[in-house]
Amino acid sequence: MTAQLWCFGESGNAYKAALTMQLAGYDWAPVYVDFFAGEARSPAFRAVNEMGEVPVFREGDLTLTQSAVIQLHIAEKTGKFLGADRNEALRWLMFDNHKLSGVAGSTRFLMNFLPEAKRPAKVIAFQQGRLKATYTILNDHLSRSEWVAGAAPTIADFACCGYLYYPEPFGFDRAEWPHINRWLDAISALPGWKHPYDLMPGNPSDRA
Ligand SMILES: N[C@@H](CCC(=O)N[C@@H](CS)C(=O)NCC(=O)O)C(=O)O
Repeated sequence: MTAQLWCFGESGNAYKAALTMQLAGYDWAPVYVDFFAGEARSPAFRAVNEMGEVPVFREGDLTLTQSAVIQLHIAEKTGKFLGADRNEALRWLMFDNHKLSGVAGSTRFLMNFLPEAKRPAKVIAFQQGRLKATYTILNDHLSRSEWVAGAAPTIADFACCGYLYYPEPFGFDRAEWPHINRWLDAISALPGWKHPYDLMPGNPSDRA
């Protein structure tokens, strides 16, 4: 049975789930959510996910939301990408959701997808300060470890990289973070890897 993933290309949170399935060789297909037309706030979408968020995973009568839950489900079901220490992978998933993707996603939104006149410069500066501290932690960690949670790629890698391949500026420059840069190259060299805009439907150019 082909699993469905409600997603759109600009969503780094959806990318984490899509990339996990893609690299695990999971049978899945995207269901496009027109986020920029407000679909995530529609009653029809709220019936799918009361939280009004993408991604949503559905397979038969199983529906899961929250990228980390979907990633964990795929890892446990396929036996791939959980790593030797489940708690270590979960520790970095939580860190990512709170300090990395949770902040990078909204910063990128404010800087790129909000009309220019509405972009709150002080909020953006505050968020970028928080992100810099987070990139420092990740970069230092990756100076000591090849992958985020141990000696092999895990769902923790596919979570932490969620926003870091996007071209839209949000204050992240790979050249400033050599260990993150090395690690992003290693993830994109994994067999089957795809960029978010090649893995999921929807691209800023659709609205140009
Ligand atoms: N912690 C959630 C975050 C999901 C999330 O914020 N998704 C965004 C798209 S990237 C969304 O659908 N937002 C809808 C909204 O805030 O109205 C996860 O990891 O799945």
